[in-house]
Amino acid sequence: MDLDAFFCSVEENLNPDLRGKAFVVGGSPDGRGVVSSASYTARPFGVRSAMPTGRALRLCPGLIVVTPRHGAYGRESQRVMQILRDAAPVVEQISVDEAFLDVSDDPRPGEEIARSLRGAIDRSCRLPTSWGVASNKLVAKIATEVGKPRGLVVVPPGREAAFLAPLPIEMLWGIGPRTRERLQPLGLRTIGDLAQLSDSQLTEEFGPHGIDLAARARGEDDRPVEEGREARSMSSETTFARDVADGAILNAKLRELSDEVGARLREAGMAGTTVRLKLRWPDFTTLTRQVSLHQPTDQDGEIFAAARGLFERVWKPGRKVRLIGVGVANLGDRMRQLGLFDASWQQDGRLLAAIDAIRARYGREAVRRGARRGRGDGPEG
Ligand code: DCP
Ligand code: MG
Repeated sequence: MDLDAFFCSVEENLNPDLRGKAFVVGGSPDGRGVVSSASYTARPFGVRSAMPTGRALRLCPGLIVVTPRHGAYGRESQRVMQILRDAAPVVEQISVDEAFLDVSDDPRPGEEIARSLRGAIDRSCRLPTSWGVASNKLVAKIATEVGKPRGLVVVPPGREAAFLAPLPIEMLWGIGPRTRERLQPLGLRTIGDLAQLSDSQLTEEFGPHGIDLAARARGEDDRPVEEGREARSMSSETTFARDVADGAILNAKLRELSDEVGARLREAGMAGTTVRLKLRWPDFTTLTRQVSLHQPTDQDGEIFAAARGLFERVWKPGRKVRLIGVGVANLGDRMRQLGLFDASWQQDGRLLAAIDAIRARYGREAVRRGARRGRGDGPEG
């Protein structure tokens, strides 16, 4: 299952005037923001996720830009996921709006299960979803995409390769830009083109990885649907209106993004063991670094400390930064992990819960962290 134009659909429920209009949820074009989600009315103009908002506006004059409200999306995502968990014995959530369900023990046909859940989510959350029913995750995911929006595509067992064959090769999972560059000169356009190559051609072109690639192109996948195994993540990032080389500003932004990710994790009841830093330089090259923590965290201070440590290792004073981002990955349900935490963590947790409650009532600006001086807090150390 994957929600259709997820952030946009939530916004339409909050503001029905948006319904049927060309709009995106994303950052401001002045701030060089990017599109998070594009409404289906905007898509024929070529507007897509991850595209700079300025470019989206040029493609689609009159496009409405809505500022993201992550709290609302997190809450809606949780409601949808709960409906799925109530209905299926194993649910693997792979992103805020996507999940695999293992219904192999259910005597009903997969199509019937999907249809009934699509209706349930429509009725109780007023959100449109697309569904793919197949014998494995790879094919189910592609079937979901093929049917969008409000799709329900069933691939009967044994028909996996035939279903994939006519589809463009980019739809195959794990075909990144680098593999794609190699495919083009070979004249491979469809997934079927790839499936037809011989083992020797495959290893010659793609190395040992080539054999796996062809197996995937035939729709073979034996990964189980696993609860909470997938590295879910939550992140926040900012593209500066002008490139920033000032350590104090970068540090403050890092702090702000860490606080934001922490608040969203707590809102979703999740904690993670990996902290990631993302930096984009003015020439658009992007660097990501990550560090593993000993215990899962949803705490602003711990996230910031880890992100700052990473930042210090890769940033040299004076170097300009275009984008900065902080993320937490390897997420799990916090309640399950709570036993691991010590008393001081719980105290800090109570403080942050109080701050979250105040912010929820009076807005983000109501509580600001006081400036702290001391070791490790200044941009230059
Ligand atoms: N998202 C984001 N930045 C991206 C991609 C996605 O912030 N580059 C957010 C906004 C999306 C949500 O995650 O609404 C889900 O991502 P999807 O890729 O499923 O995109 P949509 O749900 O918006 O559209 P679709 O109907 O194609 O699934
Ligand atoms: Mg989606």
